[in-house]
Amino acid sequence: METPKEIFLKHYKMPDYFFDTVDLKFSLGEDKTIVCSRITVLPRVEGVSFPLILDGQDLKLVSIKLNGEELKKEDFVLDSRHLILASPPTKPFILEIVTEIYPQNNTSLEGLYKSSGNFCTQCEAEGFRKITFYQDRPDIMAKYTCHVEADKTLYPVLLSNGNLIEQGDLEDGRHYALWEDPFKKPSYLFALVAGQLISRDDTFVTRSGRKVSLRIWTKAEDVPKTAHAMHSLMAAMKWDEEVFGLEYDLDLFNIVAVPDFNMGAMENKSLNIFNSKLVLASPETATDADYASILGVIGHEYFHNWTGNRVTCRDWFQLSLKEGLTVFRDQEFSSDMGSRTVKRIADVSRLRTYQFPQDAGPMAHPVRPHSYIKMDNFYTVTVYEKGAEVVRMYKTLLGSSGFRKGMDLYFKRHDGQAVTCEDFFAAMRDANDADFSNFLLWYSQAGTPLVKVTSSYNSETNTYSLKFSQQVPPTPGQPVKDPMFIPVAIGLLDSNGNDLPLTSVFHEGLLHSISSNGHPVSTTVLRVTKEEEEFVFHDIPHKPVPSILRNYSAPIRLDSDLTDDDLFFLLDHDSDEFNRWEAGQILGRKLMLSLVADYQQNKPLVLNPKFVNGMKSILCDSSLDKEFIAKAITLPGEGEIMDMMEVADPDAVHAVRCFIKKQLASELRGEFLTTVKDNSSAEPYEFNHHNMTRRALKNTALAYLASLDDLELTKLALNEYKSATNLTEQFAALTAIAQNPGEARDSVLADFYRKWEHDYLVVNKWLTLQAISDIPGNVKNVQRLLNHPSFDIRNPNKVYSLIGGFCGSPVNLHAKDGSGYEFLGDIVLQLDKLNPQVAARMVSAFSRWRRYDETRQALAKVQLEKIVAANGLSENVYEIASKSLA
Ligand code: 0A1
Ligand code: ZN
Repeated sequence: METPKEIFLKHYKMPDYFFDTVDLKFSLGEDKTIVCSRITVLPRVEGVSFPLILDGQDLKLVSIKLNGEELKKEDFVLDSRHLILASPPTKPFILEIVTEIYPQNNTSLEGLYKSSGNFCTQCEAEGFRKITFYQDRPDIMAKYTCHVEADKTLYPVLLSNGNLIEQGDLEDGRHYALWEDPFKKPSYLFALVAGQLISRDDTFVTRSGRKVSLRIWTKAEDVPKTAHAMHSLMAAMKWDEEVFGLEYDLDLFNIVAVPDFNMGAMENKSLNIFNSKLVLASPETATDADYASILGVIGHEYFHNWTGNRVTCRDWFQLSLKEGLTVFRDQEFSSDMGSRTVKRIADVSRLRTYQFPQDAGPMAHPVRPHSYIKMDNFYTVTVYEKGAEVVRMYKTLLGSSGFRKGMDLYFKRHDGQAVTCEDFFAAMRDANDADFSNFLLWYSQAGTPLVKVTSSYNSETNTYSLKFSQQVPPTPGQPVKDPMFIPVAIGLLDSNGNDLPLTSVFHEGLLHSISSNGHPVSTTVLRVTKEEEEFVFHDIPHKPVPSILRNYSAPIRLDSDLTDDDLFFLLDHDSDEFNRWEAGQILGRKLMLSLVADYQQNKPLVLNPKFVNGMKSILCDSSLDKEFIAKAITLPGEGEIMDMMEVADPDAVHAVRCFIKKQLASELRGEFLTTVKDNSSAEPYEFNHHNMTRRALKNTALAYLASLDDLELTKLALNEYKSATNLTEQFAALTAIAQNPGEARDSVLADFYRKWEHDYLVVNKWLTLQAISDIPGNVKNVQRLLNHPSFDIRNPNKVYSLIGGFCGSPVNLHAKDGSGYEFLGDIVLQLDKLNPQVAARMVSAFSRWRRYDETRQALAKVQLEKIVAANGLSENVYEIASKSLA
């Protein structure tokens, strides 16, 4: 294989030609599809000729005409990736290209492909080039029309972007539809769908009175499962008007659910295409977590209409400009629809579980990467989730109204443009006349900053000092870093646990007032910008307990000198609920690490009674939100603990987490039983806060109890399984029982499959549950499931469930005999032939192989080397595997 080419941000060049209008014509057929495109091309500088380079992949060129005249072979160059016109006219001209494509053979699921017999497209990031020759880059924004024709019986519904302006019948049982999108857009937002689909319809009236038809399309039998998605869409439309003043801009908004999709969903202009798992829900077939994801992702794709579509990215390096911002917006939306604290906890947990390891590994990259081989590999937790944290920091620094001003200016300046992260930064800064010093480093420096805080109280001067030091670890290509601009939200608690009034802080030789409108505040945001820095609070009458980084005000690792007593105190009293949870997590992490050390030295494991009491008081505090309790009594994940170790030891961490879980279950057995009893309910399922929090707490308690593997408790879980009226409770009971190998597990798993074998989304959960199991030697079971009738390696959801699920079980993936690695290595190569994007996601599970002991390292390395050496390897997998080995 030729070594794949790396593309660099610093090499960005404006295009030499713009495209003004694009008229597409698709003739969809069973063995081939013919695509005609007619483009009005405008040279950027008239009178000067540059080559026009069009991207194209897996296309058969049928003909090419320039201003109506067919081009001859010598007028252009065609290679496997491009069509190049060496010296096109220096005035506006018309280019007409006809290509042939084969969607039915397209297993990569990018470009035009078939899913369950229907045609659909996925063009982000670089899929449009698999449809026709084009300058497939986001700074080429054009107005599109799309004429689709197909057999009327097989494909009664024909959809594309914008407005339907004409439709009719053709000869031979065919029909057509003509769509026109009045907004300029980049090619990655183009979409087409054709097939047998039925819609759920509703109407939304925007605040300026526009009547928008909303349609959610699925297979006929799934229409009843789209009610929640429709509800979510309408809620999102209303929320964006209320919070950001943003209205929808067309008369039609379509969502199509397809079962074969690489990602979650796609924001194509007015024709969002969704992975069906993020649309379809009913109480019996979807859990509360699914309902919440649907709400969030429907919101996310809808919000892209402004942040992504109306204002888009100049180039793919700027991806976080639309993704970080839109994730931030969907997080805020979900917070407003449910519990803000619980949502924040879930988002921060996700960041820690997935983004921190990425930031500390071979694939570490800044929120705005400097280079890539395959853009698909950069739809990452760093670009999305860390990117959202960067947007959140603007809001933390500017406050709600300052942030809104910045957003308004961003749209005023850039509507209809393809822009950069600096443009967003400049809008925030200019709208507020703000001083952001070196804030832009968040876009260019990778790695999670480590911030250390030490505190001291001076009873003579009534001052309280916090000394900060920060360090950004080296990452690939970035050995040395500059100090970052870190907003640290702080509160100080008095001995009763109340917030102390904060009036002034001394910093760099000046005493700054931090009162607001003459009133002291309970939380202030310190701007930490140097490697070492001190802030001294004045008028502090006695030694406080500090609550640092409230609401997780910056995506950093924090290391403070808080004692265990301080942490228990914060767990009990902090007015910042996020930091209450955080105090429990810090205690949990410390405890787990010290028990891991004991385990490794063969010492007996003993659980600190203070920890048990802390958990007990949270569990029994009826003033707390039940979902918050569920989160607060859940121990930090195994990955998080492994990340804190010199050499990650999956067996020790797993053993310790199981030990604590069982110990808590046994010592708090009575409390957990009461929790299950008090939170059981036979009322019909509703996705509302009250019911959801009840279920969350009950299910967490049940999982603790079932870990004890005793007959009475297994019976209790079985009873919950049988009596459940909804999947949230039924699946939680199944999961609780499945923790322990044996007869009960086997029979309830078999029963569940019999019940749900007709519903592939439910069956996927059943696959995951088995794949993720910590039962020793589980790789064999996963290998068996590869041949189960419910599995299909071509369907990404099934791969994510079974193979992705297996990668989520540290003890089995990292089994000391190398069986997990070998299994994954083989499957990656098999997958790569079909779908490189999905294969690349799976190979990522190897990326932190150097964190483990030498035996494991050697075994993982063999697999990575085997992958890199394979014939015909995709660029997607090559990039991840080779960077992992580097
Ligand atoms: N832009 C979509 C997600 C998406 C990204 C890449 C894809 O193919 C490589 C597909 C979808 C979103 O953020 O929702
Ligand atoms: Zn997005």
